[in-house]
Amino acid sequence: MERDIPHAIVEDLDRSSSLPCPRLDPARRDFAQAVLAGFATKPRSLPCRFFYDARGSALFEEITQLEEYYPTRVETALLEAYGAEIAERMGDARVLVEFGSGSSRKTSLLLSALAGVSLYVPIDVAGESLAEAAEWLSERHDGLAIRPLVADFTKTRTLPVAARRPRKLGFFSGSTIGNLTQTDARGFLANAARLLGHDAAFLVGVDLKKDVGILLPAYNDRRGVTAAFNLNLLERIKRELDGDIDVDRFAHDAIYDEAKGRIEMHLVSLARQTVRVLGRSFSFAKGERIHTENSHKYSVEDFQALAHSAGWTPAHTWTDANRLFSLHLLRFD
Ligand code: AVJ
Repeated sequence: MERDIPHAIVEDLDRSSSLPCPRLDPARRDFAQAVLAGFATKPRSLPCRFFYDARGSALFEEITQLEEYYPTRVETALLEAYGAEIAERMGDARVLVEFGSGSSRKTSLLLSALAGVSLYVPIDVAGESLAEAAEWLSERHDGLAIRPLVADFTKTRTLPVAARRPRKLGFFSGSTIGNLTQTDARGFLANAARLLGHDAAFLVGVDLKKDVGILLPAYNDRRGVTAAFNLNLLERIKRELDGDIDVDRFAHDAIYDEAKGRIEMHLVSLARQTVRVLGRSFSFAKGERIHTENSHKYSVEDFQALAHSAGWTPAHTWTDANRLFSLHLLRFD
């Protein structure tokens, strides 16, 4: 059967850049600017959105299948168990907008439960994985129109014309919202309300606060897949930004900051060393860290309060029996 998936709409990622390297294509330039800025500021940091090149996406896929990494498994089980109930509480949504096209498997579960949805709009910066996911879903959901939007979903201001009709349902899975600080998460939720419009519903997957004995291994797996995922940032700098980095002299570290309620991932320099990126040098002390990711954890009540402060009304929350993960249904009146 012929499938008609239009080319993704591409939002300009950054027009106003002060170019360190004017001849790089926009995506590489965005990466270059982030790395040069992140290495120039102390403490050093790199934005976690750059984890997901082809290699990083494959490693993340592997992470989701690890014994220690419960979020994907538990969230999928919640969608399987409560899909019908979620659909019932959601009402007659016609348009599904997914923030950060995550795992197509979860989206497919949701789409199967939501009979009335005829248009699916996944928003993600990774154009290629968007196209792949669109293909996979269109093969499984007959008659579903798909309008991918290549954009940074934390900043998207407008939806494709076809999506500008009620009722919209937002979907933000995998606890990706945990990457944002509370302040940024509130800003994101408020923007999503504006984007989805009145009468919208929003289904958000949120990882719960729990014993560090469970949390830490999820980010420090025995097989070292998470370590490879973290270190791939340095490999990516080598590949794409002409980096001269001895990746073996960095190590993965993940800690839980109890006060901030978040997992932090870092890359730790194992020696005093100098790395080069696009012709610039950066010296690292032994033990110096590059902060690469935050993964905030919430109690059910904390997240409901956060959503409320962004203009949403918490309608229902589903959790698993072990209270590892939560799915929140929010409404915007
Ligand atoms: C995709 C952002 C939800 O924070 O758990 C997995 C990313 N990092 N292992 C998470 C991740 C390390 C993941 N999110």
